[in-house]
Amino acid sequence: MSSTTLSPENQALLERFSDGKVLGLARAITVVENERAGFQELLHTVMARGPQAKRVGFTGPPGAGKSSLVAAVATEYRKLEEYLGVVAVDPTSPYSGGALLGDRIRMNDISTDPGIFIRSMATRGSLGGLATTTKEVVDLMDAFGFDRVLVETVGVGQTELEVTAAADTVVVVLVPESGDAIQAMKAGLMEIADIFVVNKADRPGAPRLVKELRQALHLRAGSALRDIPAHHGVDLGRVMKEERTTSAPPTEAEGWSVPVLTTNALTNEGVEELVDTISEHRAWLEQSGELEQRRRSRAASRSRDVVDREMRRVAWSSDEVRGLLARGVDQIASGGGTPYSAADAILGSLLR
Ligand SMILES: Nc1nc2c(ncn2[C@@H]2O[C@H](COP(=O)(O)OP(=O)(O)OP(=O)(O)O)[C@@H](O)[C@H]2O)c(=O)[nH]1
Ligand SMILES: [Mg+2]
Repeated sequence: MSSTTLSPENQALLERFSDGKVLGLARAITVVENERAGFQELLHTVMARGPQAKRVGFTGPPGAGKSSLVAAVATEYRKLEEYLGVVAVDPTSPYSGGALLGDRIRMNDISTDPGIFIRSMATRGSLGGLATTTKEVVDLMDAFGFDRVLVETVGVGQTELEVTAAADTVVVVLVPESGDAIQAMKAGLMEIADIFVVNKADRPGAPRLVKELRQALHLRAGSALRDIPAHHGVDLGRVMKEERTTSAPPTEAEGWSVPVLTTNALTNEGVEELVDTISEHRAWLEQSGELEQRRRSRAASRSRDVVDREMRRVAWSSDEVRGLLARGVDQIASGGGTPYSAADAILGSLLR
């Protein structure tokens, strides 16, 4: 693949994109979102330079204040004259293309700033994780030349866990209403959080959640198992052992201990500290080699995504495969055949 395979139309688009024209970026996103002809070559061309932007993901339950916090953080970065891209993923929204964030209170404050480009998109019902298209849009934003790309994903099942497939630093936003630390552990949030934020610090219950999260993180780091009191009748230490699903070493052994911060996204309390902590995490990522590691695993997962999508496309666009499927269905209907015998015939043909 090379840029010479680009259509004249995409070549023109690429020029505008490379000149830093926001309209070029917007068009490129449309081409990618709609999987228009040549979208993969376009992505290949712009991504060839490798990732450059600092990517920060914000995830957490619905209504935790992620958008408000992203807007507050973005405002801080604008003070530092960073050029920003924002991608907000809404798994329930039937819309895509920016209609949604316009309704949001704080996002309004920043959406008229030419130093910020905001894109809101639906995940198209892929509840298994972030849609490949979403990751591609984040890659486009990175390639466009933003200093930083902020990604907001709503925590619904696997979607929040997959934010790691798009971001270098993951900020998990919780609120007192979203439940206790045990729920956060069960949801796998301990595994993905680089920074915990308890937002809506003005609400009752915030200090307790902070305390619980700190204790749980402490346990995760493998220390002080003894002096943690049982919580809700459950032994946190045991829960941790049962719930830990990855073989990743404890975070503190990796040299980064996950901080728990509090914010009020409406008054900006704690937002400067959050921005500072994100910088500290960035410095650690770069010094420890972890950034390279994360980029490598992201490269692997993105490559797998593309293969999966292409395999599916190749399979179901083949006349032979469609014929075999029709025959398989006939055999199932007339008895004796099963979806497995049908699939066997199809795979046999594809892998031949
Ligand atoms: N009291 C209080 N309210 C907040 C705070 N942060 C956000 N809110 C309010 O919480 C509501 C949800 O905020 P959003 O920023 O839209 O939350 P979100 O997590 O992006 O929501 P979804 O994207 O729909 O999941 C809004 O009414 C905000 O004004 C806070 O720190 N304190
Ligand atoms: Mg939001």
